Amino acid sequence: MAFAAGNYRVLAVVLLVLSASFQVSVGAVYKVGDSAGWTTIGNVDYKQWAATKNFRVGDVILFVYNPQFHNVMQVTHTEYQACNASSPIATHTTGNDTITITTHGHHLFLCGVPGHCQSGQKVDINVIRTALAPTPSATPSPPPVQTPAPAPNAASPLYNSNRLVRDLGTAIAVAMNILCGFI
Ligand SMILES: [Cu+2]
Repeated sequence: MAFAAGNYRVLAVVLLVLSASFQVSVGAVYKVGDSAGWTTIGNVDYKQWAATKNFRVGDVILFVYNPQFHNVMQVTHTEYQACNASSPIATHTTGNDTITITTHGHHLFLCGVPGHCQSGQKVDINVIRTALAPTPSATPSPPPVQTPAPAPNAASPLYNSNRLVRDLGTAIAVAMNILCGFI
């Protein structure tokens, strides 16, 4: 019985290592505004913040803020320029929102609280194509539905492999939790 428990422990360690290596390959996590977070205090220059990053498909954008005072809305290019928060593509309100980038191009976010976007609480996450192909237009990104047919552009295989890696990581994490319950 003790031998069996020992085996489980070794297996758990192996899975832990595997899980960690999978998580590394998923993508970087970028906290918007770094230590300042998502705020109107201190006039954080989000344009400058984004300019220093090299965003890639698979990266995670993290918005940390007090949900009593702010929110996160993904908007179109026109809405972004006009600070129009009336019809966002998506709205996030937890105060600790993670958004995984699944497509190339501009991902535009602003705070929908009146006056905040105008005072600079907006950020453009631009994911440049590695192949340097011109982006067609700022169309809203499609919902993350798995399409069976392979698309001709380079984004799909990369996206699918990232998904696979993430799902594998999750599966391993779940398996670990079950195993640890046994030990
Ligand atoms: Cu705000």
